[in-house]
Amino acid sequence: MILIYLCCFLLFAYYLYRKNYTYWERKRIPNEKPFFFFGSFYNVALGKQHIFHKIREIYNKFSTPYVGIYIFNQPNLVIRSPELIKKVLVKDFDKFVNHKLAANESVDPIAFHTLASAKNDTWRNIRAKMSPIFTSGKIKLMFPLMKECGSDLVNYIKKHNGEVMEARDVTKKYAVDIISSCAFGINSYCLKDDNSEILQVATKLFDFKSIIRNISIFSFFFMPKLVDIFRLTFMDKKASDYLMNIFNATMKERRENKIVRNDLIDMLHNLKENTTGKAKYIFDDIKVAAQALTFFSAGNDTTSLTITFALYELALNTDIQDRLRKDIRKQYEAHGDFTYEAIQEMKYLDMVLSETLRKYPLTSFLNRESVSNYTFEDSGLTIDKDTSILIPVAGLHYDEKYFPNPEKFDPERFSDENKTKIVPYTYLPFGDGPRICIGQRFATVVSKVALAYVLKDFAVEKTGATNVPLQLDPKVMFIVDKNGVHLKMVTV
Ligand code: HEM
Ligand SMILES: *[C@@H]1O[C@H](CO)[C@@H](O)[C@H](O)[C@H]1NC(C)=O
Ligand SMILES: *[C@@H]1O[C@H](CO)[C@@H](O)[C@H](O)[C@H]1NC(C)=O
Ligand SMILES: *[C@@H]1O[C@H](CO)[C@@H](O)[C@H](O)[C@H]1NC(C)=O
Ligand SMILES: *[C@@H]1O[C@H](CO)[C@@H](O)[C@H](O)[C@H]1NC(C)=O
Ligand SMILES: *[C@@H]1O[C@H](CO)[C@@H](O)[C@H](O)[C@H]1NC(C)=O
Ligand SMILES: *[C@@H]1O[C@H](CO)[C@@H](O)[C@H](O)[C@H]1NC(C)=O
Ligand SMILES: *[C@@H]1O[C@H](CO)[C@@H](O)[C@H](O)[C@H]1NC(C)=O
Ligand SMILES: CC(=O)N[C@H]1CO[C@H](CO)[C@@H](O)[C@@H]1O
Repeated sequence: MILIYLCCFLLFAYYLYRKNYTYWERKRIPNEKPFFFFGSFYNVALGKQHIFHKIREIYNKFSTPYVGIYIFNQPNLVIRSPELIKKVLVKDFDKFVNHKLAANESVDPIAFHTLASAKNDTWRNIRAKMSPIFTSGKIKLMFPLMKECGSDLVNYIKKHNGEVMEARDVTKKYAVDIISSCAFGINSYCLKDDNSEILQVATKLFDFKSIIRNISIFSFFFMPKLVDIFRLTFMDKKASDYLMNIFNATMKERRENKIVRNDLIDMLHNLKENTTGKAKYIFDDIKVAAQALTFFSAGNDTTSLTITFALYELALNTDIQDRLRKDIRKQYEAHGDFTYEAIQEMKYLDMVLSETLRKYPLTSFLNRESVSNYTFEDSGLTIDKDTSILIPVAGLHYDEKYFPNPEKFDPERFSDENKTKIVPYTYLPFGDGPRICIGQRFATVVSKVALAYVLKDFAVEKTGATNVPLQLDPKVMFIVDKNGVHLKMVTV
């Protein structure tokens, strides 16, 4: 008897499951045929294909302005045309406020109050409060802290002069030092001390190696229901508690000793102090700490990978590297130091960084969710409430139409003259619209400081262990090389 019930139940579950797989057919929207259970992401889920390549594959396979796909059994709409992308990101932003990320206050209060996953008015309130922290004025105040890390980076490389180094290892230390210093107000000394405690915690925070971790991170993006059921948290609980402790202690010390460092912690502290009881959204300790934690997780991998990819391309393109070094030294000498202004005036550095972010868009895609039924005016396409939208950044960045000879690393694409010719909404390394990466300016300055310090004094060379081209690790959401990026840096 039980067996029969079980069979009926399984059949019914199967039916419900398959029903979803006709979603795009029923809407008469061009779509990629799903593979059982995994949908379009069969090879991605099995760790055989990197999501970066999958996004490009889908983008290239179709020529329609939009395409339906399934991720597991969840329908996702991939929009390919710049006009539609503009509508979603900017013009009709109010209809696409949220990321399709899990955010359940009782399960994971940190994620609920974290910018990237917060929704609707919770997001609006936090974003409005956080935006002033990232103005260029505030970043200028943090600049001395960044410079300190820049010289530490140079000293670290000097110690290992001529050795083969894993670039990500080094840049990660730099990034953790900067974020700890700017966000947590502490010196983590990763570059000075190989066994720095905070480096080990940072490693755990987003440990891609642990199965639970990577399932849980994957679920946040693609199966938000699982998050509620299994009470998953986005970050390793022990590690985030550890950081929370440091944060609490630092806040307390600052309060008692009235220390001012002009870092994020000071600004968050002001935010908290300035919120009165009448405010719509009250910043209490948990919420403030949640923001600091976000910066720790959003800030270290992204910047360290970007710096790594830039060094990698410079090692392969020595003519570009030489020209960049000239540009850096010229401004350094003109200003007598790496001042904020000197960094801003390094034009070629800016072009190199822009091209790095074109060729290596870390997240491969952007994501939004419709808050109501919505019709795209010109195309007549109508989508349901809660439809997940994917914007295939990796596809756009490698489209011949927008970036001729896309495999070539060519900073000239971003020269003053050429830059204006780039079709709007085809270059989106930081996203766009009101939900654009809040750390864009910060990340840009941090990356430039690292590259300026390193290239002024060192030549970056490829070695026998450098993968050309890179081999992406399909088990990691971000684009990361399987074996690491092994480079040699020698004083020049
Ligand atoms: C090169 C480095 C970085 C890249 C390429 C990058 C890229 C992105 C992208 C593509 C998004 C999604 C934007 C969208 O949906 O339209 C995003 C969001 C975000 N990023 Fe970054 N990011 C970088 C560095 C940083 C840093 C250093 C921080 C923090 C200090 C940061 C904090 C955030 C936050 C909080 C969000 C969510 C914003 C929101 O939903 O309102 N990012 N980033
Ligand atoms: C999670 O990480 C482990 C260890 O690296 C790996 O073997 C596994 O395939 C990963 N799982 C997913 C779903 O990426
Ligand atoms: C949050 O998760 C709990 C169970 O873990 C569930 O009961 C509740 O309905 C969820 N809340 C929302 C808004 O989804
Ligand atoms: C930090 O402080 C807040 C409030 O003061 C408290 O709720 C939280 O548990 C503390 N966290 C840790 C890890 O000590
Ligand atoms: C918050 O208060 C501090 C002093 O406590 C002040 O310097 C700062 O300008 C205030 N910020 C805002 C946004 O009101
Ligand atoms: C966000 O707003 C939309 C429309 O007002 C609503 O349907 C949705 O449930 C809200 N989401 C959350 C998580 O509150
Ligand atoms: C949204 O569209 C669905 C069908 O696609 C329909 O059943 C539903 O009533 C619509 N909702 C509103 C508020 O118009
Ligand atoms: C614009 O880009 C093209 C192709 O990369 C390059 O040949 C040309 O020199 C660039 N123009 C300028 C003014 O830099
Ligand atoms: C998401 C993220 O940025 N996590 C990284 C933070 O830094 C550690 C190492 O210091 C990495 O292992 C994490 O992947």
